[in-house]
Amino acid sequence: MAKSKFEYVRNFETDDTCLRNCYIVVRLDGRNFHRFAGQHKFTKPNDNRALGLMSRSARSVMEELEDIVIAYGQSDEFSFVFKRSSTWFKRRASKLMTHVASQFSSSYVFYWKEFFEDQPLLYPPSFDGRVVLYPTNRNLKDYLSWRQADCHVNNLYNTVFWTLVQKGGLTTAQAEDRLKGTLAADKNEILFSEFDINYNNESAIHRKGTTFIWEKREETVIKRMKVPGEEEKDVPVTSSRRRVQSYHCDIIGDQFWEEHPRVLEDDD
Ligand code: DGT
Ligand code: MG
Ligand code: MG
Ligand code: MG
Ligand code: MG
Repeated sequence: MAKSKFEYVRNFETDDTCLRNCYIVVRLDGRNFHRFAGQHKFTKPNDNRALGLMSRSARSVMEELEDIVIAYGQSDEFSFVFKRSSTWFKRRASKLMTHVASQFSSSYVFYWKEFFEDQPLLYPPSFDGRVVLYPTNRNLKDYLSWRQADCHVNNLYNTVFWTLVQKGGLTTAQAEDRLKGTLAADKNEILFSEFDINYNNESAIHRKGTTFIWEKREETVIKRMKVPGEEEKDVPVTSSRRRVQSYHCDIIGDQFWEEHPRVLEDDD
């Protein structure tokens, strides 16, 4: 087909290829979820339906899109890490980011009812996305550590804050005042001495967030087979299948990475 005189407009498209050898991180964050949580009556400080739906949507992103090796989420955000050797969509940042954001958003709406049975979805939620490149395993682990540290700081604060309000009878203004200038140790102490709560025994999903990685599982199924010269018989057949596995554990220390050495490729 002959080129039209309009073809030149294609040259206005800019190159947004992600630098080679770098991990490509796409982080999504719910738009104005302060309002969304209020309107949909999310429980405070954590709503397990909302967290479950975030995780279900993240799983859909991992299963439907190529080359995501690890994902980490908390609150209204999720980060997805593409392997550094990925050539999916020629590493074009806009393609990767928009596919992640739209797969996630449509899943969030698609699976809403499974998690919020009698709470109708009142308006279409949306998520912003950004792309950040990390060249080394250290940088990537520090990025994920940063997000998990954020989860910890916010969850500790929110847990004490809402305990003071819900169990201690303080107003939100009084609780805010009470927590002004307190350190982590002070917050742990308030929970322990005044409410008999050991923060470390609180739900791991809330304290650590959710990490998804791919894992190989050996699966054995019994198949009826006909072996030449013999009667038909049941034979166990083992195959290995990749599936997305979730964790609610510390990913800041070395242990998680030592136990799952194949998540990240070597630096050299
Ligand atoms: P943004 O991201 O700038 O559009 O604005 P927001 O409002 O989404 O702010 P952000 O992302 O910094 O904070 C997340 C909000 O979502 C925060 O106001 C609390 C709310 N949220 C997230 N998870 C839960 C939950 O499990 N329960 C409740 N009650 N609220 C939650
Ligand atoms: Mg934000
Ligand atoms: Mg948000
Ligand atoms: Mg957020
Ligand atoms: Mg097309």
